[in-house]
Amino acid sequence: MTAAVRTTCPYCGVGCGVVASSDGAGGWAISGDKEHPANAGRLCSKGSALGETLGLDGRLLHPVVDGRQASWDEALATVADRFSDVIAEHGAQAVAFYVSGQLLTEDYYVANKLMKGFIGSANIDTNSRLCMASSVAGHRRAFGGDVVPGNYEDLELADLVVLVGSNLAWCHPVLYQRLIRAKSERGTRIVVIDPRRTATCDAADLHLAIRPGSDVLLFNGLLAHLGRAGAMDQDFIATCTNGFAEAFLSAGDDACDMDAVALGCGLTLGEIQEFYNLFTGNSKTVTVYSQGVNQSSRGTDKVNAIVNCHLATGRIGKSGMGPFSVTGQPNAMGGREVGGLANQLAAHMGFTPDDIDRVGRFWQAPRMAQREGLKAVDLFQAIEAGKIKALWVMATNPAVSLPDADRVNRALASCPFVVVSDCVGDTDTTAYADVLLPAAGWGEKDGTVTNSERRISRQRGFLPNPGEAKPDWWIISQVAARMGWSDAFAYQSPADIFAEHAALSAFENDGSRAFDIGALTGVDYDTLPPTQWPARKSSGGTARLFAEGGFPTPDARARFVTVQAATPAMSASAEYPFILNTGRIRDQWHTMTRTGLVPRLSSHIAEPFVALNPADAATLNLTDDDLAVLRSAQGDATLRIRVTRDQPQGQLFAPMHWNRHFSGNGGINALTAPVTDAISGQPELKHTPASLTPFKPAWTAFLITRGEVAPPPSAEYWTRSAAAGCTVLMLAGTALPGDLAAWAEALLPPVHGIDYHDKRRGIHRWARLDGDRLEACLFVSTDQPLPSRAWLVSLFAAPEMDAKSRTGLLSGRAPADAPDEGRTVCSCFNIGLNRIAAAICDGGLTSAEQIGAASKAGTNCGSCIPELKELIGHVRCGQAA
Ligand SMILES: Nc1nc2c(c(=O)[nH]1)N[C@H]1C(S)=C(S)[C@@H](COP(=O)(O)OP(=O)(O)OC[C@H]3O[C@@H](n4cnc5c(=O)[nH]c(N)nc54)[C@H](O)[C@@H]3O)O[C@H]1N2
Ligand SMILES: Nc1nc2c(c(=O)[nH]1)N[C@H]1C(S)=C(S)[C@@H](COP(=O)(O)OP(=O)(O)OC[C@H]3O[C@@H](n4cnc5c(=O)[nH]c(N)nc54)[C@H](O)[C@@H]3O)O[C@H]1N2
Ligand code: SF4
Ligand SMILES: [Mo]
Repeated sequence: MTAAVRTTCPYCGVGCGVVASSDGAGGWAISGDKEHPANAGRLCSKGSALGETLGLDGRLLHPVVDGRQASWDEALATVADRFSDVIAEHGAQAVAFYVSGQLLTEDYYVANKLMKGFIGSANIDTNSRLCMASSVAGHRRAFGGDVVPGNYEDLELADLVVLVGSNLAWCHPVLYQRLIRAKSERGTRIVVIDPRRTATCDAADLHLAIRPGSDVLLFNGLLAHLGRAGAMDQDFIATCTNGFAEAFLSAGDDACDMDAVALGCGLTLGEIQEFYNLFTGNSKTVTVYSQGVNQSSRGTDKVNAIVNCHLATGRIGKSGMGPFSVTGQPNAMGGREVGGLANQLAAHMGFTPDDIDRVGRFWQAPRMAQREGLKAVDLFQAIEAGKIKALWVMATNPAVSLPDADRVNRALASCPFVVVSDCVGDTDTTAYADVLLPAAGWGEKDGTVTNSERRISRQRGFLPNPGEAKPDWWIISQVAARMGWSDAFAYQSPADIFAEHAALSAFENDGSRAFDIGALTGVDYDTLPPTQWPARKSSGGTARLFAEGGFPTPDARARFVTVQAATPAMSASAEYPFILNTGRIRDQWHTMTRTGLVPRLSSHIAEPFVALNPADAATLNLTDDDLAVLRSAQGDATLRIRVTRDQPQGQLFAPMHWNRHFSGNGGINALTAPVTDAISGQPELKHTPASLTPFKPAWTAFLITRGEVAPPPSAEYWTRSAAAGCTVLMLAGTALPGDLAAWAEALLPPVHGIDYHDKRRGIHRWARLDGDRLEACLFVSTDQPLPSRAWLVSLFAAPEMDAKSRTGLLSGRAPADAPDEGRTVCSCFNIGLNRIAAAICDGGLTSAEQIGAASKAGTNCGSCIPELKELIGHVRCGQAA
């Protein structure tokens, strides 16, 4: 028998619908849900690999107290007692929760209710502080509430889409594919505003490689230009907004003419003119923005500078128009709806006396928090200062993802009582836990999430909870009950919680709060179709808001916000001459606790790297694949060098993903500064002054093994990556171990093997075999570069090796008739660089479509199409790529 369950993807905020189909024999196939409005059946590389994350490797399966397995009873009682004791002794402000946009709405609602209504503190903040806080603050300043006015369809209906600080091709791939399809059908113009050239720029008509941090100036200049060009919507300004005159005058002062803007933004006059003309000439404009805007010391101002231009032109809430903050996490929006941020209450209420009273009455709360709590960066500083004595972390990995991570690690180590709820047992954060609580994960738990376009979808479980894992809402409710509040937390199911959440949203809501899902209070939770809020009692869902005004402000008008251009908090200096920008890569999710285990997601980019311009590389005497130490005033990381013209001179880019399981010193947040936006509290993760120094190892090596091996202490540099049937360790050090044979033996499995040594050329190679099964390969090199490991890695995918492969083993070279795939480019179909290069050369191919027809590459999720196009220009036929 086969069964199919409709749910949603647990990764990005696009919120794609997923169908999990059982093969009846315990296996599950994952496909896109053709009926889900977000994706209509499409999935990206991460979504399509979901089936490969269902294994129980590394899962936390039992509660753990003080390092030993414990019963749920003991674990829950320990958490409740310790929190109660700290509150009794030091007050409610001495405890805190740090939660996540990866919790389901129901989990989030219960955590928020416990902290803000019953413990009586607002010290619950979320990783959304690192992600969406500036957009939330910008929305609240302009609209009076945290509302994204438009929807995904608007990107398809627009004539101009401006992407500001968003690498949509890699970070919101299905939405990007929708945009690209619209472009091919109707010629949508696309402008990308990003200091570096990203994969998203591949489809851009105009790429503005803006000086980092100068977005406010660019959009103030645009506002002034819209006035000069007579492109304002005077009616909308007059009837639906306030504060125009001041914002407009100030923008004009700030950006007195296009030359000044060009100079300040590091662009040419022609580029500025082209952008402003495109914006002026296309009323159907959507401006999408993401972390290049939010993660900035001026993030809130950047948001309002953008929103001002949309208000001035009345381009809001109408089809094909609007400012559009795309959310990162699957439930970033849901968290904002339940008030998961320390400076908000629940259901879009704030800390006004009326709101506190209203929520308090609704919850029948004994001890409502009376003031805002600590925001993430301040919260961890308060932990370090000893002010917070009990912390509960849920569904986030702050030891990796917060700025100034070494300090965050020290804070976690010094906190007297740390509880961590996670699905994974061994993360950088679980290492500090006094109590570990095993959470049910994706595919197991039930609830709702809200995507970037305000669409609430059900996430449904199709697997049993493994071991003793339990859903987060259950865990939190059980602790609440043990702290004495069993009636208020007597939930039997997520449906109970959702009904209460929906009722609160409508409670005494005369329309002054945009978030109202009163219509969903009595619906059948199990069959709840994807619905866009608001869904008031009197109506169904809502596709767009604010076309005719009606903002959730006291006078129903939107507010122009006067914003002034300013430089980022810190500048480059003689000691730290580069600006370090950080962000995401295509196939990894955040701190890699799930995607890092999937071979086909780990081969596109297998090592943490720092990208820099060829001119900077030349000055530093660095070339591609060298190693270097990146330093800032906070800390350092050792990374692989990638030389690329995509990076402007003076600017570096490094991914945020690598944790301690996958690298020795690849965590980039050791370097980022805890500098935040004064209004939103969001840290400036895109702008840290840094220096780069070559790391010249005496030896480099790779070790491929079937099981996982700990890196040897002699390796000052190491990274680990998952591949089919094996794990790859890349190693480097400054002193070659004296007794190399003994060193190698300690790393290799104790089975039969063959060795090869060429002392003169500094080459040492070992292969270990169990019959015809390859168990391990270790290649060490002192003078030469290491050979490609792709072919060797491919040998581990099969249980046995043929005789021909055996002969080539220690040369590391594939036999002529079984070519080496090379690095994976298309992760959906596992197609390597060399196969694509061969297809290009053999067929004389000149387009991504032709490559797709010849090899299938790029024909599923399309995320690799920008790279395929780049390969066409770069492959040198007649020699290996
Ligand atoms: N593959 C993948 N997809 C993801 C995630 C993931 O981990 N992996 N995470 C999800 C999450 S939670 C989030 S928040 C989103 C983030 O999605 P994005 O915001 O698109 O991703 P980032 O790479 O963080 O940053 C976007 C861009 O901002 C640019 N930038 C830096 N400084 C500036 C500046 O001063 N001005 C401008 N205009 N641009 C600047 C950077 O160069 C970068 O290309 O992605 C989501 N999707
Ligand atoms: N330098 C730099 N740093 C950044 C960023 C950047 O661009 N640059 N981006 C920031 C942004 S936008 C974000 S969103 C953060 C993300 O940073 P994190 O939130 O720290 O990243 P994740 O790896 O997604 O952590 C989620 C954790 O929750 C666990 N988990 C998954 N599902 C569940 C569940 O259902 N229940 C429980 N209890 N646990 C679960 C996972 O195993 C994992 O350990 O990083 C931020 N940090
Ligand atoms: S775009 Fe990819 S990661 Fe994002 S929700 Fe869709 S399938 Fe998941
Ligand atoms: Mo995020």
